[in-house]
Amino acid sequence: SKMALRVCVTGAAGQIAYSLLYSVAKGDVFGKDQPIILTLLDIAPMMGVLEGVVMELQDCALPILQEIKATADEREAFTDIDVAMLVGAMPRREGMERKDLLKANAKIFQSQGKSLDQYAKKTVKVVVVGNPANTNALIAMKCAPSIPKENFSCLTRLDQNRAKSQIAAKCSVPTSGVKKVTIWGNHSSTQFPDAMHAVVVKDGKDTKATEAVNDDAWLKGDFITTVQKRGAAVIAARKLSSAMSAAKAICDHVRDWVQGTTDGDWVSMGVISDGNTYGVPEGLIYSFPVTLSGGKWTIVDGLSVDAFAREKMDITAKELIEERDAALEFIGN
Ligand code: NAX
Repeated sequence: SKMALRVCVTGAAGQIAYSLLYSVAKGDVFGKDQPIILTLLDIAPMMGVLEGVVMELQDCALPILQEIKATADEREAFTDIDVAMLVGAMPRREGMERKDLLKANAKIFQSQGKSLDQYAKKTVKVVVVGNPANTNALIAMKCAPSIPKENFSCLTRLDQNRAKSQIAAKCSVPTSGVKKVTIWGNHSSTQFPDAMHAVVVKDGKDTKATEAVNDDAWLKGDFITTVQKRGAAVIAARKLSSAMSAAKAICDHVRDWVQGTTDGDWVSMGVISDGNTYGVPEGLIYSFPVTLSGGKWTIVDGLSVDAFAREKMDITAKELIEERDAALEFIGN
């Protein structure tokens, strides 16, 4: 039988984790025959709530869930882990400046980066979900120099799933019939959802999305803004932020990272820029189209970038530079 994988979820008492933990523990991410040990991190005041989540996980009677550990201690949560899903973050409160939010989160991810460096396996795969996700991932990466930079990522898969779903609806095909959609840049309203290279399976045939959609104004207008503002639209409607869809996207992200992408498609994830790809400045955690195989990502290179795309890709890079510089200043780096 397989060795158990140690998976840590932070923000484990929160609303995304409530959906995420069930999916992970029933085998959606690592397979139905892969035993799991879950370590759940949240802050001390949430330990009571977290205990309730643990009870529910126990009561799901899931065959692959070998052990659950709930803690407010980073060392306990990160020791020997194979995967870290960093969902917890300081939420934006009313009247809070963007700067204060960046600062609070820079501190959290500095601390968690250091703890990963000290206690996690050197092969640990890290996905940062808590916002500002790209910059939090960058801070954690910088504070964990003994772990390869390639092991740090941030979630933009929810944005990609949103984009796929918009195109599928527009073309009246199932979402499985939409491939090669890209999210470039920051997981924020400056992100660039790009369908110019996408493919739509229509009547059994691969068709360029631009042809299948046949509405250039939509692809360059409402499509982009709908995806950029989708998180806000969910909050306005639900009075709570995306949770079910966020959890599903985290599962998609990690599953593909571990098990690989399908031929003829790619996925989007925030990963480190080497400075030589698509003119994105070196060292940013920027969302690119990637293929995944053997647990490693490779940026899909050589896609054409027109002036429209270039401008959008640069705007989101500029925002990431500003976030990075502010966050690094806060942690005194
Ligand atoms: P919740 O507020 O429901 O849960 C967050 C949990 O994190 C809370 O239980 C809190 O106590 C905990 N927490 C705070 N600081 C912590 C720390 N230092 N260590 C461990 N736990 C800590 O938020 P939820 O709706 O679950 O969202 C979590 C994060 O995901 C937010 O930052 C949110 O902005 C972000 N999102 C990111 C998305 C993405 O695509 N990258 C999409 C969904 C989501 O909005």
